Amino acid sequence: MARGDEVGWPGPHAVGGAWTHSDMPATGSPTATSVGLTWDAVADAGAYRVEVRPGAQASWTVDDDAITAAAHTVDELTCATAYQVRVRARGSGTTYAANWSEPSAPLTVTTGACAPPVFGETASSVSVAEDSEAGTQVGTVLATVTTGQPVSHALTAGNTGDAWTIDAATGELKLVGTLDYETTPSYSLTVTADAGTGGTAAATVAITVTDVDEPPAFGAASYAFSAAENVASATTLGTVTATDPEGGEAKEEGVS
Ligand SMILES: [Ca+2]
Ligand SMILES: [Ca+2]
Repeated sequence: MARGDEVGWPGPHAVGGAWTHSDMPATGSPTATSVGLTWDAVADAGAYRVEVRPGAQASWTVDDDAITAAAHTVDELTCATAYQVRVRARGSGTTYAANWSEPSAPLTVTTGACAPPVFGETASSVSVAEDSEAGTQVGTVLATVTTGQPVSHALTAGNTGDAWTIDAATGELKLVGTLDYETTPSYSLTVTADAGTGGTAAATVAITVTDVDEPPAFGAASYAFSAAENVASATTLGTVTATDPEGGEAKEEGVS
């Protein structure tokens, strides 16, 4: 009969000799999202059980209790986080040895550094006509992290007059203000991505505003002039000006 076949060992190591803590000193090889565990095999163990908990949290989670090799990988962990792990052996039955692998404290492993966000494109460019309406979407500037956390996007430079906005979650870049080729013919936006994982990434978007032949604009929306009823004809009462937005010759016309 192998050790562990009997239910309810009276003591930790009563049947068939002792499995001690030091039979299974575990070591871990962490990545950003997993920990590969190995331990010294116990000659007549039927299976092993691995439990894990973040930090010194009170309750353990069974990661697997039917491990037959002296190795196991705990997956889907959070990057840059300390975990405690422990291993326990059982025989061919279902009763585990009373003691866990750790001699005095559970093995503590810290998962690897979180990856900073990575943009699909770190530099892009787009052209948009100056008469485009607010709400026009001009592109998507998106970053992701391999460790899976949601990434937040923000415009951190170049947003003259707050003409542009970016959807923090989806990276959709939209016009919210009005464009004027004659005053601001281009924008150089910086989009910063942050996944809260330590480290940010930046991408630039060069926006070229293209010219539209716009009608001349008056200097004021309305004018008011007054004159006495006996004013001599051809007296200039005031001046109305209109300007060609494209910089053509300004017209000035006297009102009489
Ligand atoms: Ca214009
Ligand atoms: Ca124009």
